[in-house]
Amino acid sequence: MGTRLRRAAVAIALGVVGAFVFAAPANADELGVFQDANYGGEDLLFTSSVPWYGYYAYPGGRNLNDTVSSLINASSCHITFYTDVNYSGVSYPVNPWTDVPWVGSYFNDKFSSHRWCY
Ligand SMILES: [Ca+2]
Repeated sequence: MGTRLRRAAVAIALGVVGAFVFAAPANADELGVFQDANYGGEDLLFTSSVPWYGYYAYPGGRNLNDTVSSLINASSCHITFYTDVNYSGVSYPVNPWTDVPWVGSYFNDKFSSHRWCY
């Protein structure tokens, strides 16, 4: 009986840990931007607004500005992208929880800023 109870306790504990682990990404509210279409090339993750992509570089060193071709909005917010610095130029709004495998020929390699929950 003691062993059975211990097993039950372990199962419950694992269940709690599992729920926490699986809940974390849903609450993370992350944006992934990718160099290439279909989430290819290098990527960067953000959790808030970025007024100027020129301040960021991919892990390989390439500057982020004017490179984004696909994105994943894994957040509960609308995120609006802009072709110019400080949320100016032409805007490209993306709904919450939306994957965009290709931003389209007009916006490809043009994003320079994005505003969170906007
Ligand atoms: Ca690109």
